[in-house]
Amino acid sequence: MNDLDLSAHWMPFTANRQFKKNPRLLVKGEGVHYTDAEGRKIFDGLSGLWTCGAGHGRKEINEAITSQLNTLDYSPGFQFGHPLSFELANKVVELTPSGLDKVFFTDSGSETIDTVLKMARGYWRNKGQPSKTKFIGRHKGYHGVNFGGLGVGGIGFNRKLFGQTVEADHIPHTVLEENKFSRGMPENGAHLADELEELVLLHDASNIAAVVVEPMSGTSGVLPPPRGYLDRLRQICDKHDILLIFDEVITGFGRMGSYSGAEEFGVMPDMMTVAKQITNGAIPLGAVVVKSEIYDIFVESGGPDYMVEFPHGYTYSAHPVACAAGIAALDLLVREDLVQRVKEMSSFFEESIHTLRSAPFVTDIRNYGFAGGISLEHYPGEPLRRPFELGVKCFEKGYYVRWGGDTVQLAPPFVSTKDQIDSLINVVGESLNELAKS
Ligand code: PXG
Ligand code: PLP
Repeated sequence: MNDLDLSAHWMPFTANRQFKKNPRLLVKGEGVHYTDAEGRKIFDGLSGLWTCGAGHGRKEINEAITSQLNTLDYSPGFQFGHPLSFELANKVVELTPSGLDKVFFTDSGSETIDTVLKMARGYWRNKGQPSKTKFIGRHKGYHGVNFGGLGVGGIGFNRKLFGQTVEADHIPHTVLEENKFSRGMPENGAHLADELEELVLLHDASNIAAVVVEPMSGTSGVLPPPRGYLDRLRQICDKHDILLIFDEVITGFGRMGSYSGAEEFGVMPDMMTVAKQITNGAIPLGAVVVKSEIYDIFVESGGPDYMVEFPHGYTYSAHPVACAAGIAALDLLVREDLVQRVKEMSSFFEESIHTLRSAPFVTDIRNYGFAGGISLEHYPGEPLRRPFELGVKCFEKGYYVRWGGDTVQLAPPFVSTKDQIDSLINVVGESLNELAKS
């Protein structure tokens, strides 16, 4: 690998200069481990990028992919179909909350978000309310990187270079001093949903298409919803006739210990986005899942039946190989009852991660299901540096964790054992101790 020229690939969301000086190259994945270019085994403490809950190299998924490639490698998704997309859509409907009955396929989380935003606007226009175009997101929200998702997203660092996006305003995030070191859903903060009322006063409901939130914010550091918060958002959306969208790209298909965040937190959105775990990360695929009413209005407003009702879609929407991977991945999740496993193991994960409370630099810990976020004391003026140093140290010790913002995040595979979780937490603790001494 030493003679591999790294200069041409402009890497995504990567500190390219640092990486190219000290590359972290992964060459193999099996079970809960990667192997790096030096042959070291690396525990996958983030399930890929929140994608591979069932572990790597799952034969059932790989075989479904290979077999599909040999049968139908590609088929046009516009005006023609293939059976697998219908089969997968039926499975997605089965596993997501009842009432969400129609599935539109995309290839990534970012595409899914931009799709759902267009659907929301189209829905209101078809209903004769074309002024309902604004979106309400949330501070610290992450909804991918395309222009729509960027606009509803609430992470300034991701937006500041790129100028105008969609019309959006933002409700406050839910990080509160009094919730520090909460386990699971924090007790305080339902009142923060009432800020939505303020934005309705400001913009008027006649101009607002939808509210978009992650039921649990992942990327910004694992922020489970305060008790009662999502219910309150639902009530306010109902009161003002605003669509509620849950971005479940991370929370969909198991990470929370349920098949969706909506199910786990007991609040039903009008529209939901999923990606990542839907194929266990093996092939890119995303999906918008919506109430029938939304689909029906497009169909009713679509003109003669040879007309396209929703002028939207991607070359690779419902790609047959991705659908084969999705069917196999969801079957595997159900067959091995991995979602229940997360539910049963989540209190163990919670206990384990909260032992880091007394470790150096730790200012907060949050968790839900198999997701944990650890906030770290800033270097003066450099909030991002310590998590980076911690992440690199963990990697040197054979553990992959995610660093981003002033937090480090853990999202072990659903198939992890208790010993593996304890080792992951111990390595984080040990690394923090070493950083404190250096
Ligand atoms: N919505 C949410 C809630 C996400 O978490 C996206 C949309 C965008 O998905 P795509 O497939 O376009 O990346 C995401 C993705 C991390 C990390 O390290 C998180 C994501 C992506 C990459 C890294 O936390 N979330
Ligand atoms: N740009 C050009 C020139 C195209 O022809 C297409 C699709 O045909 C796209 C962009 C969109 O690509 P995709 O459908 O993969 O999102």
